[in-house]
Amino acid sequence: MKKAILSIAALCALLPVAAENTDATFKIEPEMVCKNCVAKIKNHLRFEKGVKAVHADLKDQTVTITYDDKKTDAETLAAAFTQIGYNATPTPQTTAPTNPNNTYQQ
Ligand SMILES: [Cu+2]
Repeated sequence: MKKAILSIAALCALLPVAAENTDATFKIEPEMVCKNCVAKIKNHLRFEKGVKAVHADLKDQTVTITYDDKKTDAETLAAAFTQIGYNATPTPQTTAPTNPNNTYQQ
């Protein structure tokens, strides 16, 4: 039993690598002030191509998107925010650049 739990944990640890998921964190303007703002963003972004997960943080005014970097990139995701009236700026928390010549990390 213990062995089975351990192998499941090992599988979970390996999955994100196999799926080539990348996280991008965006600073959002104007401010998200309530749950409706968050819902609006989540509902719009989660249907963007390649998006796996959307996490909005009201306190930090950031949205972190987990996506398949073979299907989309941080710039495309930032553009999707403008369709619902938000400006999204990638932050240094973005773990991977969209391409080697365009890095968000200083
Ligand atoms: Cu609101």
